[in-house]
Amino acid sequence: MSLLQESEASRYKRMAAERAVELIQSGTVVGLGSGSTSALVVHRLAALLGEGKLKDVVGVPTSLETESLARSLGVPLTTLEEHPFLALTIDGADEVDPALNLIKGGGGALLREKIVAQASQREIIVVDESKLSPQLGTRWPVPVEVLPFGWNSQALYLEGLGARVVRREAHDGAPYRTDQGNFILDCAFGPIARPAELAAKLEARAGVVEHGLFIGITSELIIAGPKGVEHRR
Ligand code: ABF
Repeated sequence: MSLLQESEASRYKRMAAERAVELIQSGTVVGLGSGSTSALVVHRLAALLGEGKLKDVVGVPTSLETESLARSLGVPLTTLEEHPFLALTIDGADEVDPALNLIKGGGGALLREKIVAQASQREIIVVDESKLSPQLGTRWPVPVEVLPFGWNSQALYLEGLGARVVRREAHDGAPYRTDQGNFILDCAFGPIARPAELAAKLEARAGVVEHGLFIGITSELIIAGPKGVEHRR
């Protein structure tokens, strides 16, 4: 395959993203997720706004990266402070189970993604079918955002819960920092039998700012694969 050709996975991501953008109505405020699939959503939204097929749509970005992409494409932005309730957010995911529970945060934006998701009436997740999983934790570690203060204590706590813990690094080998300046501990638990119980244990620990288990938050899933696009509600 030529380097110029779109890979299968990218094509599926684009198909899912384009279907999701059809759900955006003119005159609405929409949450804009992070990651490569969400970036395709922002591109598509920008194109429709440019062509006049959508009007007066304003986005709330879930990361500095999405903010910068949206600005560069001329998508008008606002904040959650200005619009604390959103009708719709479109975001990606790393792993999706049959109950539409998710692991998110591979891109490091899990805290803002969860804040925006919980402020949204509809959280629409867009994925290619490689993200589907029989049980969370099968194919992806759970990212846990922790305060740098005492982060090692949180790593020990997470190991005590059964995880193999790796502090995420940036490309230069320095600790990766989230948009809030915190660290990410990637926690490989293996398949997680009771994700809601694990989420409660993570939330019980001071120093844990947020985690990438999104339980009961997704309202709709748009999946693309070789058979086309499926919209699950
Ligand atoms: C964000 O981007 C996530 O929470 C997830 O970590 C990631 C998915 O990325 P991609 O769409 O690039 O696969 O949505």
